[in-house]
Amino acid sequence: MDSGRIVWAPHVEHGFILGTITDIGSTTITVQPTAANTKAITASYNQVFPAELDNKKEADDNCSLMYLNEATLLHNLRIRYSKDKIYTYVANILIAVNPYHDVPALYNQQQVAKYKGKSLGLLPPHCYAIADKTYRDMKVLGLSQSIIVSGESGAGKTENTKFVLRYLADNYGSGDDIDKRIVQANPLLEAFGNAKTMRNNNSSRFGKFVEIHFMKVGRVVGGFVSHYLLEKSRIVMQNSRERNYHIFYRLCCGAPLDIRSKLQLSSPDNFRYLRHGCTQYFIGDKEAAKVKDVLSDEEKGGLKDILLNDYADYTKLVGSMKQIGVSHDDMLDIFQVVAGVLHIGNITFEEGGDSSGGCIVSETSAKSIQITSQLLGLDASALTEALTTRSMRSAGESNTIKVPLKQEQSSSAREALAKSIYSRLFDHVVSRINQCIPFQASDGFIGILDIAGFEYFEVNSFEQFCINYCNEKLQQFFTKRVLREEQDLYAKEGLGLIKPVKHIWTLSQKTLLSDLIESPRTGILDILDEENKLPTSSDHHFTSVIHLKHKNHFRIAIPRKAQLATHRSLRDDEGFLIRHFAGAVCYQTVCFFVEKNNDALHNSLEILVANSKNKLVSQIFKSSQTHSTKGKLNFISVGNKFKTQLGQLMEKLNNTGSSFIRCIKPNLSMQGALFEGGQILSQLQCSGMVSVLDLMQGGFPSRAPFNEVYSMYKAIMPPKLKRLDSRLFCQALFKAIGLDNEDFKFGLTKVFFRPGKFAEFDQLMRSDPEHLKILIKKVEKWLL
Ligand code: AD9
Ligand code: MG
Repeated sequence: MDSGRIVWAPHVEHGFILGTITDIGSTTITVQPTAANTKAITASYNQVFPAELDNKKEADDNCSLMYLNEATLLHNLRIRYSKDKIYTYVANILIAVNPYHDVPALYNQQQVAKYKGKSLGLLPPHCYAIADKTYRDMKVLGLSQSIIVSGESGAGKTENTKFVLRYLADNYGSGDDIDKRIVQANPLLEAFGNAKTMRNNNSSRFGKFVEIHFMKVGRVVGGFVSHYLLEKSRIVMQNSRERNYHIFYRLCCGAPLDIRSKLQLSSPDNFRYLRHGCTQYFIGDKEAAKVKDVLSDEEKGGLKDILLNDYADYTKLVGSMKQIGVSHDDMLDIFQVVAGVLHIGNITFEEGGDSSGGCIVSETSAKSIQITSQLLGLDASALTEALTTRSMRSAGESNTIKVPLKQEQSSSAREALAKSIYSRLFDHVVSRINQCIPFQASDGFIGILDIAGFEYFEVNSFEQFCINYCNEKLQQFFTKRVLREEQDLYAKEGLGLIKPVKHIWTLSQKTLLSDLIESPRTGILDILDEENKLPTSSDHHFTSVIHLKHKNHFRIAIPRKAQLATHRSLRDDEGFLIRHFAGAVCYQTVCFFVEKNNDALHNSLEILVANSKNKLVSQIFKSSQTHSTKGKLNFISVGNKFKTQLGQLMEKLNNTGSSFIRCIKPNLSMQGALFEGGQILSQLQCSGMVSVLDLMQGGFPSRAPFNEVYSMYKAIMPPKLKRLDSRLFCQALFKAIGLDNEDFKFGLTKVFFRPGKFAEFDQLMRSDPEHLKILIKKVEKWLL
């Protein structure tokens, strides 16, 4: 780093800007940006990075650049993005930047066919290439594979997941119905589990791991979907610019009249669970035009007709359900429960007026009680009673007494009922899908994980805690697979130790997970369960126990204003702060943390629905096991169920080969062609990509097994050369073409290339026969 050198200097908005070093201090460097009228930037050494000599140069594989650092990666992505090249490799990891507009040339049938059977790197970077690699790895290694798709909300995880699934079904399907069913399961999952949010018009509010199973011959035989953590609060409440789950609007706006009247559905405005959210919904094209007129420009910018055309989407949904084999009657049964949930929301309560302090169902919602009961197979008076009273059994007595509920208690019982029914219905939809894609035997699978990335908002509660816990696990897995295995490979190949990597969180991540979150009794999950089981649980008490048990742990703290500028200062018993791998997050426990950990309903409601005359309703409640805790509430732990599910998922990931697709959201306004460098950089840092570059810069990012090189040339080798073993052949080849000894290193089974030597590597591996013949001639000449 000398004066006059062209470098990247840090910049809040763009991430980095290009400039020339003008001064070098003892701890800082001063850079004069190349752009006119821009003030000089002084930054510490570790924030200024060398730039490539040609700053217009871009690379399919970022590792072929000379300087591997966060600034050159960001710049490479920026240039490529401007040309609609949304995919870029960093070695075997694929980065996908959301284009926010259709790029048909990327995903047409010719492309699907083109990538079939091609090694990674032969064609431009693509999620198809990753899909094909996993398929070939599965066959060649006889090992199931996983593709981990990650990124923040709106980054493109679900879209890439769908492209990968469709690619595998199209290229390696059995040619019968099962391929289509696996692909068509998605619209159904999305109808029930996706919603419009401020960040994404089609945001998945649940995580999923979709397995596509194959027989030895390499053909699809079936599939299996596991799902995680459906966001339940959305069913009863949404932010004013967000919506409830798509299915509600599709039924209200898109279902034919006979179904709508049977289910007593009308405009979304008539339902409390839909009315408070964003009112963008479309009832056919004419109305769509009308709704568009009332939207602000900002909303129009992000609006995708195709995503919010509830009218057309209903028809598509019905088509998908039919295609995957859900009968018309089963479909109507499901819709009936959805409608029941909407009508529950319209039941309201008012003060009872007598001395008991209890409440009654408002006169205006008497009809809603009737409709709900009819749709859900309940007795209207039993439903009324279950919502307005609670059964209690006092100590030593066998009789239960009915305690009247206050207005807000009844309202919260109503919300709990709606959430419980809908989330169990979602479980049912997923298992219904699984019934439609069954398989008797399988020789291996490719699993695709599409789960929300690390998140933090102004207020973070139990949902964020669970999702960030999951991301800690996945990040730990990524670190292990990518970083540690890379170092292990160098050791195994005898290349010796390389420069240790900065920011490896593996060790401290392990303590965060094992000490703080998962450990029996003292981990946050168990402390939380204990709190739920107390006769009088409270968020405050729960929080105090956490601070008491983890007083001196370096990854947890009491949130103080100074630590998080955006948060108000919390009292010690109102929250806790966790230092995650991607940053510190303050969890506000007073946002119903303890209550959200319980999946069970009050006893009387539970009994009511489990005995429903509606078969589907009673079925979805029969399968849940509740653990009654003394006198008070039933309790099913959400946190520990998630921990178990995550454990199973990690086991699957550990037992499969893995590939990673890191999705990047280019801007916050859901717009095409807008590359906001600053926030893209922080996504790259959070996803561990920067650590990967660090490792690669000190190591050998491009490599090829001797065998692979040898077999490429074998067919055209004269007999004399065939006598050489693959290692010797490679050595001869490298000498013959005059590669510099500094640029590569021979391991035991592979040859490794330094960063920036991709071109040299590439010329050896180009499968153009004429080119290979020329190289062989050189080897022969050199050997003489
Ligand atoms: V969330 O965590 O579920 O809120 P995702 O899944 O990461 O999020 P999603 O795949 O839903 O994001 O992408 C958001 C939107 O970006 C899509 O609805 C598309 O409109 C857009 N998108 C994403 N990827 C592509 C693409 N490869 N081509 C075109 C895309 N549009
Ligand atoms: Mg998604």
